[in-house]
Formats: sequence, C-alpha cells, structure tokens
Amino acid sequence: LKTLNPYDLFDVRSLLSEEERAVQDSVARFTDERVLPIIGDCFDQGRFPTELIPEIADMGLLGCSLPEQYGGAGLNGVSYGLICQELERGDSGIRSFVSVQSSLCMYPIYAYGSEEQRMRWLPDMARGKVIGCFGLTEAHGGSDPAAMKTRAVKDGGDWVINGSKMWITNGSVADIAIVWANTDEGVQGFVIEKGTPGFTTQEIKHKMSLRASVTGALFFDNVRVPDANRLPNVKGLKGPLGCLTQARYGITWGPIGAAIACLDEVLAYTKERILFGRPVAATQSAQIKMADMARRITAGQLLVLQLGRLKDAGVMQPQQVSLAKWNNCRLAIDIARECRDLLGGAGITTEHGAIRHALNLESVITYEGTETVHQLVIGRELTGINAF
Ligand code: TGC
Ligand code: FAD
Repeated sequence: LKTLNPYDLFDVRSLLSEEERAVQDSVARFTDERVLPIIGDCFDQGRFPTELIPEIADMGLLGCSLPEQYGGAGLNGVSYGLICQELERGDSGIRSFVSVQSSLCMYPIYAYGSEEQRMRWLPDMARGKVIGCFGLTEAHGGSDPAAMKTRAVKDGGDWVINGSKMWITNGSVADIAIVWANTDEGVQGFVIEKGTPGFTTQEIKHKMSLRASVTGALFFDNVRVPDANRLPNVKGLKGPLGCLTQARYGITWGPIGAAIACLDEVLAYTKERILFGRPVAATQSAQIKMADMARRITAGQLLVLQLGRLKDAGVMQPQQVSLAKWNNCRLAIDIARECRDLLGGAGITTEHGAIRHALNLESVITYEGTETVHQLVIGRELTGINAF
C-alpha cells in the first residue's frame, strides 16, 4: 500500500495546476518560517504582527486576484483559496487581515469604484502602504444589515455621514474605511480617510478570540466627504453583500488550514505521550477521533476545490459559498476543540496551537454571516421560503 499524506488523503493537490501549487508552497513557507515562530506570543499579547505586512505585500497576497495594473497578481480563485488556507494554518487573524484588505476593501473599490478611485487607492493598498477596513456591521444587529442606521445625506457636492459601526477588523488602525450607509437612493459605499473631521475609532479590548488581529468600532459625527469618495457603481445591499461573497469564499478555505494545524499537532503529541504503558495514538479512541478529523478535512478540501473551480468558471453562487462556509467553519472549530482535548492540560496554553485556533474560530464561525445565517440561506434555497 502507498502511504498517504495525512493532511491530503485524497491527493487533492494533484488536482492543482503548477501555478496553484507554487502559490501554496510559497505561502506555506511564509507561515512556517515567519508566522508560526511568533504567533503564540502575538496572541498572548493581543498584538497583530504589523511587521509582517511588508512581506505579505511583497508576496503579492494583497488583492492577489486583481489585474496587475492595479497592483494585483491576477491569480485565480483557487490560488486565493490556497493562500487563505495556508495563512490560517498560521492564525485566523493573519488570514483575516488579508481577507479584509483584499476582498472587503480592494474588491469594492475595483468592482464599484471609478477608474480614478481605483488608481488612487489600489496600488498603494497592494503594496501594504494603505490599510483598509470594511464597515457594515452595527451594534444593534450584524446579521440584519438591512436595519442599518448609519446615514449619508447629500449636501451640495459633499455627503454628510452620521452613525457608527461595530466589530470592524483593522478598524482602529486602518488608513481608509469602506463604510456602507443608507441614503435616499439606498445603501451606498463611501471611502472615509483616517483623520477626516468627525471620524473617530476605538479599539475593542478584552477579546478572547482573534487576539492577533485588531478589532474596532467606528464613529461618524457629521463626517463630510466629497462625492469623489462615494463608490459610484453600486446601490443597494447587493453592494456590501457582493463583497461578502468574495470574502466568505476565502473563509471557506481558511479554516481547513486551522484544522490541519491542529491535527498535525495532535498526531505528533499522541505518538509521544505514553499513558498506561503505550502511546495515546495507539488507543482505538484516539485513532477514531483523529481518523474522523481527517475524514472531515478531506471532505472540506474537496468541497472548496469544486467551489473554487465554479468561481473560476464564473458560475459560483452565493448559496454555495454559504454551504461551504458553514461546513468548513463547523468542521474546523469542532476539530480544534477535540484536539485541545487530546492535548490534555498541555492544550490549555498557547504553547500549543489548538486552543488558539479554537478560540479564533469562534469569531470565524460568527463573522461574515453566522452559522445560523448560512443554514437559513440553504434552508431558503431548499424550500423557497424565506425564514429570516
Ligand atoms: P436581500 O435583502 O434579499 O438582498 C439584497 C440584494 O443583495 C443580493 N444578494 C447578494 N449579492 C451578492 N452576494 C450575496 N451573498 C448576496 N445575498 C443577497 C440580492 O440578490 C439582492 O439584490 P437586488 O438586486 O435584488 O437588490 O438579502 P438576503 O435576504 O439575501 O440577505 C439576508 C441575509 C441574512 C442572508 C444577509 O443580510 C446576510 O448575509 N447577513 C449577514 C451579514 C454579514 O455577513 N455580515 C458580515 C459583515 S463583514 C464581516 O463580518 C467581516 S469579518 C472580516 C474578517 O476579519 O475576515
Ligand atoms: P447578531 O446578528 O445579533 O446575532 C446574534 C445571534 O442571533 C447569533 O447566534 C445569530 O446566529 C442569531 N440569529 C440571527 N438571525 C437569526 C434568525 N433569523 N434566526 C435565529 N437566530 C438568528 N463586521 C464588519 O462589518 N466588518 C468587519 O471587519 C468585521 N470584523 C469582525 C471581526 C470579529 C472578530 C468579529 C467577532 C466580528 C466582525 N464583524 C465585522 C461583525 C460580524 O459580521 C458580526 O458579528 C456578525 O455578522 C453577527 O452579527 P452580531 O454580532 O451583531 O450578532
């Protein structure tokens, strides 16, 4: 019998192109050499490793799918997915940073912005010189963005924005915020620059999850921006929801990386850990648990590869993204928790990654649509009845 790769039992990698494999390898190396040695401490300290931004940018990971004229690398969806998977094998916070910059900030400027706006912001964002955040969620209920209270009112050639946003990744450190606000013509997106009078931010402290990522609140008190800062080519909730489809797609891949990191850790640990005269890995119950992890990871890998192929063929539907986001966040958080258990007491510190991944995944299963939201999207697809 041929020995299989425990993290790729169905040889999904053989289905990747040479370019896709090269992308995966280079990001894997970055995670191994640059992220893993520091990330436990970053999590402990509640610090996002900003020192990695130049390398992330140099590798072309910011806006990697955009055309080269805007600083992108023109990579396909599968490559973007593999980038997310390898980054999240390090930490969900690093993947979050890239998701937000690429899918939630660069994508809307590219997809809904004017040519002038694209040239003004995208190349600097790809270089990591301008960091973005995406403000959709408000404190009174993120699952229901249609209930948005933030409002933009036209005043001559300007817009005046009032309201607030909550739980915003990079919120208190970003140079620009893509802010979604209600207007007389429906929801519209505005680019609000740091330092604009009336625009303030506050970092959210005391997080037990995504500690190696900055999360903040945004406040708008009569913030005045010129019409040149409004994204002209979309109106209505489909604007922000379209960005979410892009970011959620990346998140369908990312948690597989976290799950692989946890399985890798317990495979090594249970072989070394001798209890009752034999390695824990030699017990039937530990083997069943780890086999079941590999089963779920394998299914998740095949799911996202097909999703990526649909995306690259231009036919991916948001409901398919919902199913994959639900499936892969669920498998990853369950695996991270089970791995924490197999590590025993050693599993409760950040010396091992499982508890860090499990805690991070509490955010990942919540943001970009909670598990319930995605279940209800599939329920609506099956029944034709909207239960929201
Ligand atoms: P509905 O009001 O019927 O639709 C409005 C319009 O939007 C279109 N649409 C979509 N377009 C693209 N992608 C999607 N996923 C879309 N879903 C809907 C729809 O066709 C319609 O277009 P039009 O032309 O008819 O106007 O909206 P709905 O009933 O489908 O939505 C309900 C629901 C609950 C699914 C939606 O509100 C929702 O997804 N809620 C969850 C909100 C959410 O995910 N927020 C995330 C905030 S960002 C974030 O968490 C970043 S974390 C970043 C990190 O650190 O990685
Ligand atoms: P709520 O919407 O209040 O949900 C509370 C509970 O109700 C959940 O369990 C939910 O599943 C459940 N629920 C909702 N609807 C139904 C229903 N119809 N039936 C039954 N149960 C239901 N947002 C941004 O805009 N930009 C960001 O960059 C960003 N980054 C984030 C980073 C972190 C670390 C976190 C934790 C969140 C971030 N978010 C961001 C916000 C995130 O998208 C929201 O937390 C999420 O959409 C859920 O909204 P909520 O927290 O208000 O929960």
